[in-house]
This record gives sequence, C-alpha cells and structure tokens, in this order.
Amino acid sequence: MTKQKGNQQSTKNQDKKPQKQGVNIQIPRVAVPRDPLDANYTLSFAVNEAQEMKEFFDEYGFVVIRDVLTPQECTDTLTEVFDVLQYFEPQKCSWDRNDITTWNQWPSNAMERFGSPSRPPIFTRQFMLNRVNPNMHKVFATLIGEQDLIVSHDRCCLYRPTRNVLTSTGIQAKMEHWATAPNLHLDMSPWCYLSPDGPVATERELSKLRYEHTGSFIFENNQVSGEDGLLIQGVINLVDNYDEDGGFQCVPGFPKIFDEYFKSLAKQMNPNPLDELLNEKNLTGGFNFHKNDILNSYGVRVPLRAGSIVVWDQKMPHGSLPNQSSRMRSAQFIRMYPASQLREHRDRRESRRDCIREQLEKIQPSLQLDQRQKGLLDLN
Ligand SMILES: O=C(O)CCC(=O)C(=O)O
Ligand SMILES: [Fe+2]
Repeated sequence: MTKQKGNQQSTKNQDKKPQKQGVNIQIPRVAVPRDPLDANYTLSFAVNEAQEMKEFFDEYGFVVIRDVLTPQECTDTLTEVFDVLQYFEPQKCSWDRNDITTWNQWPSNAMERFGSPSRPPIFTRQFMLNRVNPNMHKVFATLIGEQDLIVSHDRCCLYRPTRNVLTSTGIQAKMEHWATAPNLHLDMSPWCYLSPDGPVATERELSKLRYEHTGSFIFENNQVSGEDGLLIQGVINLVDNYDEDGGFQCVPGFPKIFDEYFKSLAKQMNPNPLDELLNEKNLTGGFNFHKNDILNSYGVRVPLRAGSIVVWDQKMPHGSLPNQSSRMRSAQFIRMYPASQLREHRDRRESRRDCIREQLEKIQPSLQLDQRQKGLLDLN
C-alpha cells in the first residue's frame, strides 16, 4: 500500500483543462494472478465455475471467463468488424482486410484514435448473436445474481499492429501513428453514483431518450446511479491478446475504495459535484482520468485468449493501452443489467424496442430468437 497525492481528473470533453486534486487516501497496488498453464494470460475461469468466478470478481473487481465464444464465432465476429471498415463507405474507404497496406483510411464515422471502426453501435448478425449467447448470459447472471437481464448494444474495436508492419513500399515499418490513445475512465458519473440526487439526475437524462439514433444505446450505458446496485460491463476478446498487443487495462481492487476516493475528491472540488448534481451540466455520464493522473500507474493489463470475456464492476477505472506488437487486437463491448431497470421507463422502452426491431429486420436471413434471447433484447 502506498499513499498517493496529486491526482488530476477531468470530466469528459474537458481534457485540456485538468483540475489538480489531491486525493489523500491509500490506493492498494494489487497483483493479479496469471494462468498457471500459460503465464501470457490472466487467470481465467470456465463458464460453470460460478463460485470461483464470484470470489475472484469480489477480490479484484473484474474476472476473465474463457470459451464464451467458439473459434468460429470469433472468426465470424471479426469478419463483421472488417466489414464495417470495408463496406461502410466503399467509395471512400479502401480498406481490404487481406492487405494490411490498405489499413489507413478509416470511415468518417469511425474513431481512429480509439481504434473504433464505428461511432454508432454495431447491429450485424454475429454481434447480435453474441449479445444473446447463452454463455454470455450465464456469466452476467452469475455475477449479478439475476436471470432477467437486458443486453446493451455497443461498439467494437480494432487495434492495428504497430511493429514490423508491411507498408506499400514493401518494407516492414514501425507504425507509431497507428497506436491508439492510452486511456483510463469510468463509464458512469461517480457523482451520480454517490449523491442522493443521482437517481433523479440519471432519470432526467434517460427519460429524454427516444432512440431516433442508435447512439442512444451508447448514451444509455453511462447513465447509472447508486440505486442500480452492482453494474457489470465486459469486453469479448476476438483475437489472442498478449500484454504487448495493447488492450484492456483496469485498476484491480479499486471498487473497494471507490466511495472513499470520490468522496474525498468531491470535497476538494469547487463547486462540490455531489451538491451540484442537479444544477451543473455535464456531471452525469462518463468520467475520464487525466493522462497525468497517478492512478494511471496502477493500471494493469488483462491479456486473454480469443473467445474469452473480461467483465468488471462499472465502478472500476478501466480503459486501454496502445498496441506495441506486430499482432492486431479486436474486441466487442457488452453490458447486461437487470430488466427491472427498464420497466419503469415505459415510453423510452417502447422506442428502444422499435429501434431494435428495425435493426433486426436488416439482418437477412432473419434471426430465429427463442424466449430467452428475446428477453435479453426486451422483445417479449
Ligand atoms: O478494452 C478496451 O479497449 C476498453 C473498453 C471499454 O472501455 C469499455 O468497453 O467500456
Ligand atoms: Fe469503458
């Protein structure tokens, strides 16, 4: 345990004006066990190892579950990731998955800096099937302790290799400019989570959603409050991912000190965000830790196999580190939450359903969904 001071934080979109904050609390430096069979990977559990999975999650705030997708399902998902890059704007985008020398021009609605092929969520066939996959459902149900869940509709990522990359001139080059931005963030507002006004503030935001744009599904993910209880997010990994390939990182054990950390930070902010939640704009939604925040040095990479998922407590600072290898990284993002959280929102729920139905209609041949799968999509 080391005592750290001098934290800096920024609310999303305010990266350029960091406020210096001293958070005078102990941050534990937690070592994470590796897989005894292959130390390249973080220790993982099988889908059926419920007790072990829960114990690891309680201790570290995250856990890796292996073999949630088959190798074929990973391949099919990855094909769809490339389809987004290749066919979204065929007239503009010259991307060919089989020719790395073409991996330069991203579609205009991509977020290249974050390795995100599409800003809107993805609604392709295998992406939808992964969302309603029984293994996926089981992992979230085990950790949340509830079967009746709703699945999110979210983005994916593709991190290009940055070492020994074949270029159009035929040489193997270091492609530093292909590296993504390192980041550490929360997909929630700590102020909404801790303040008694949090539920009112998030309700105010959520009730505005009518899903005219699929971006509403992204917005929805971050609007949570302390009333929602345990919230869990995940990254489904599509390609074997080693430390140096870049990808998911988090601060193990942090959920245990979340309340203390952010209450301490709030006291030193002016105005105090816990008092001003209903008056100040931009206090709901995500939270970015500044790039110089000491908390970055507590980030631990979580390397994992293709077909594994890493799931974490939404109170966990997490993000990713850039690729430093000759292999690519690719993953699908996912969240599940109790259906009870959607039940009271009648109007929003109707438009949410309509939007999902509309997206499903575009998938041909159409998906034959059973009751359980429809439940996850809130279509029963
Ligand atoms: O693994 C990553 O790239 C980070 C993913 C992330 O931040 C998320 O899914 O919320
Ligand atoms: Fe995130």
